[in-house]
Amino acid sequence: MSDETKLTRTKRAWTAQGRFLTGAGEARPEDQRLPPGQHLVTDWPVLDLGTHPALPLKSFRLDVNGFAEAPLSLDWEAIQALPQARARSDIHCVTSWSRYDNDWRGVRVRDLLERARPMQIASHVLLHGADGYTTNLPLDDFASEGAMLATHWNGEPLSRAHGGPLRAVIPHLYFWKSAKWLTRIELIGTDRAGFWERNGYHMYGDPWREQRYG
Ligand SMILES: Nc1nc2c(c(=O)[nH]1)N[C@H]1C(S)=C(S)[C@@H](COP(=O)(O)O)O[C@H]1N2
Ligand SMILES: [Mo]
Repeated sequence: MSDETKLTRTKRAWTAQGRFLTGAGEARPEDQRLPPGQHLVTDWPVLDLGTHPALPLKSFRLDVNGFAEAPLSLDWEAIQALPQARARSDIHCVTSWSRYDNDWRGVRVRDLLERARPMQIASHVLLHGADGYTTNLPLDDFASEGAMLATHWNGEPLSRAHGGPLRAVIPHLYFWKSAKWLTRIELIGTDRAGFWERNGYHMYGDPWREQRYG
């Protein structure tokens, strides 16, 4: 059955990307937690383009489309009906701050993608925020073990300033890849630069290889 083949292929590809299973890039030394050029903070800075869109839960929608066998348009209730997961990860911002031990709750990206069923030609995703922000990354990275669609941070609903009600969290890449106010996941067939990537940032953004600027 062709669907079974595609699903199997996707899972095999994810397994082959075992280097992402720990949430670490391949260049991460085992004994190191702070990537090169970073310093630790204990607060959580707010960084964005300046508008914090209001997204009431009753009208909220998350669309997953583009090269998807089963495009989704989920309301808040449908998002809550997906398996709810927790994950702890470190934040590494390209502006050089890092913040350890963030407890996220929400939906695993993998669980969502399994339902949307990326087509074989889908190689990357473009994440769209309700403020008009976009950011791109490879599908395998988006589907990595630690990647979340977060609704909660450290036990509280994600604040509007930090991208609530829903944001992406891709812990093994610089934090600009983690789109706030996430409303659309576009599956695409070739890499396409998002907002910061068009404005000088790296197309991939591995903090362990200091891929800050393109
Ligand atoms: N929608 C949206 N997402 C965004 C941004 C943005 O401007 N709009 N900025 C990015 C950048 S550059 C960073 S460093 C992080 C900051 O997230 P924080 O404000 O929760 O720390 O969000 C990323 N996601
Ligand atoms: Mo950033």
